[in-house]
Amino acid sequence: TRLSEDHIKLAIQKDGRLTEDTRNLLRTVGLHFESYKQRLFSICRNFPMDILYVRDDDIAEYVAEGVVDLGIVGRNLVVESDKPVTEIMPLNYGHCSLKVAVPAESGITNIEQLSGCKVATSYPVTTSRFFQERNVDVNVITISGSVEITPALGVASAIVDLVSTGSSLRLNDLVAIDNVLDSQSVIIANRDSLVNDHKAAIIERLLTRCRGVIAASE
Ligand code: PRT
Ligand code: ZN
Repeated sequence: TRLSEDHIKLAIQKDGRLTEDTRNLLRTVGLHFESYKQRLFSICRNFPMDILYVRDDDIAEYVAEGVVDLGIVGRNLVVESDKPVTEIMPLNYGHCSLKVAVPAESGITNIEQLSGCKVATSYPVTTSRFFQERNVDVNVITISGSVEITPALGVASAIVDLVSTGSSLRLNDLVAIDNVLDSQSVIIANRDSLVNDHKAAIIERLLTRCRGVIAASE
């Protein structure tokens, strides 16, 4: 088996929080494909599309560069990547928010009070833009993981991190004081693919199938 020229390509997360819901969505819309952990890609047996399994951080880049035509990824990573891709459909799973949080005992209740402070995050692009737009001058510190422990370590006065249930904030005695971005899993498209007649027709067929399933999930 090899990837076909006249198929479109879709990149999805290989192994993470969005993987199971994404595979379930693709199966629910009627696509037949093999999938097991070691695979790098699958070919759909009944639809002209190949599926590539990658790190979620690379999906926006692959779509922007045209390595793939479509990607399914959290909006948080699309915004952070700042790549020229088009979000074509929200999928109603993977909901979370990027929030500004501070130690509960800090007494800080609004972002203006963070002027001149250090803010730790794995989302430096989105975070810098957020504080700039609000004219609050902060020092953004980029941390790749476990951002929520940085206030206790004295690394930063506040964090900007993804929150879904809020239990990670509570566990670390942090409280959210502002919302940067609401996110969910979305389909993104390469802009050239959307104006290629052959590819656009296949993409539209896929979207038509997804619309029904997503409407039913709401
Ligand atoms: O290996 P790869 O790079 O592909 O995956 P990853 O480890 O970078 O990402 P992964 O699988 O953890 O998350 C994929 C996507 O899921 C994210 O980009 C978001 O779009 C979405 N998502 C939804 C979340 C959460 N909810 C979430 N809660 N991503 C991360 N979290 C973190 C949160 O930051 C906190 O640390 O989960 C922890 C628990 O959250 P609470 O609020 O429920 O306690
Ligand atoms: Zn990742």
